[in-house]
Amino acid sequence: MQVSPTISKVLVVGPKGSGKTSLLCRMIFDSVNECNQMPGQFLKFNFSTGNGESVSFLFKEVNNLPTTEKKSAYILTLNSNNKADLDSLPNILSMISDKKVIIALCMSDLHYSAAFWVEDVKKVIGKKNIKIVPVSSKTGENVRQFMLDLSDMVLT
Ligand SMILES: Nc1nc2c(ncn2[C@@H]2O[C@H](COP(=O)(O)OP(=O)(O)OP(=O)(O)O)[C@@H](O)[C@H]2O)c(=O)[nH]1
Ligand SMILES: [Mg+2]
Repeated sequence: MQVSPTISKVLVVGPKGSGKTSLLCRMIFDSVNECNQMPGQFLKFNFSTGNGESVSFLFKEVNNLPTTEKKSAYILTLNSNNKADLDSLPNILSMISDKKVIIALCMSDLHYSAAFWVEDVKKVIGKKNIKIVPVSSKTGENVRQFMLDLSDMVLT
């Protein structure tokens, strides 16, 4: 029997320059060369988890919060090399906390110069059950794992 994939609208939010467009570009094209041609509309991407499940994602970058845009979940990007992104986290969470959210800790290729890391984010989010995944859109490091965690979140 053919099972149609789950369709999930996911908004990509985060501080200015935190890596939203680059992550989208890496997830969809497995490259960052097309970033400057990314449209501001929903981008469709079918993802297979490898164990028989698939998700049809509709991604959109959103630069202003709060938003009235319909969504089922958020990706929140933080630039791990910019301390100000960590400081802005409580305010961002207060504007999206009614929805499922996963945090992409971006620029993990620059881990050596990071201003904060996973444990620091955990301290800020407290008891909230939010997954934090270090990723590099530049190298692609951990991006498949991020997609798997994202799929897991929207499927449950
Ligand atoms: N080294 C490194 N640089 C990155 C990575 N991801 C993004 N960048 C760079 O960080 C800058 C900002 O990335 P964007 O993807 O444009 O961030 P954004 O959140 O879409 O930015 P705005 O749309 O302006 O808010 C760009 O110069 C990217 O090339 C990464 O994983 N590693
Ligand atoms: Mg952008």
